Amino acid sequence: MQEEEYYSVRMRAAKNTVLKKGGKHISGGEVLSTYSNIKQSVNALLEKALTHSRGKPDFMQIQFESINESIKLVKPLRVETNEVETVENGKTLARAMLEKSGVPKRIIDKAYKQIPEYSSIRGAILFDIHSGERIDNNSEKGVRVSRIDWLNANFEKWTDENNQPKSSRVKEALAIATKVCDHPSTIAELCWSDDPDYVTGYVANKKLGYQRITRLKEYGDEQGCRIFFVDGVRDLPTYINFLEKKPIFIKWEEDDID
Ligand code: PML
Ligand code: MG
Ligand code: MG
Ligand code: MG
Repeated sequence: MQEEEYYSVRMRAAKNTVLKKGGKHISGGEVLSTYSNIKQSVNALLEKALTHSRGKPDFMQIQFESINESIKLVKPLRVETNEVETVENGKTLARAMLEKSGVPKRIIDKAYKQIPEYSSIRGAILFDIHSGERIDNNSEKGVRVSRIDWLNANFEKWTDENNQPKSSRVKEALAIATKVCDHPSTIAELCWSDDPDYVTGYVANKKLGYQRITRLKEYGDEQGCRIFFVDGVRDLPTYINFLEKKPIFIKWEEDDID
């Protein structure tokens, strides 16, 4: 897209890194920045990690690197919010939405059984919808969706026109879901936060859009979830390379109102 050179700026923060390899994940963040904005981007990521509800980090890494590829523009997924009263109702709705997206019921059951096992993994799990097996082989790291951003001015215009909250959390999660669902091998994403004070999660799918569900876990629970249900990934390194390396800007245009 732009002539201007962009940089991927990434942050990862953890705690108890002395006690446990990799430590407890506290926070992560992604920004695409121009050179003149790098200082501001680094500061925003620093602030995010230093004031986190998962705790005070004792390890943080912030790095930037230039991007030598053109940046693709993608429209944000359509957003809907589904109010539920209980976690049980939220889970039932999430399962129904995954099924509607094309994930077979037995695979959803299998994934749900394994969610507690995955909860300390800081990235996403790739789950094959035929075998019901985790295919990313990335042990405790999972896959980190990176090189993704949504310029604030455009995001705020989108929130105003679509009656959505001006929340950086929603911005980041919708940007990730939009990128993930832009790949034809992604059938759906299931996600909720690992932050103890945030219980809204979502199911995303290209056709269904970004379906927020207001309760997918109890307050105080630090077990998060991010699973990508995939189909037909013949070349796993290429799929993972798309998630980690393909630069994408989310861009909403007035005509995109649903
Ligand atoms: C996260 O905080 O890591 C994920 C948040 C998912 C839900 C965001 C929303 O409210 O739409
Ligand atoms: Mg996070
Ligand atoms: Mg990035
Ligand atoms: Mg978190």
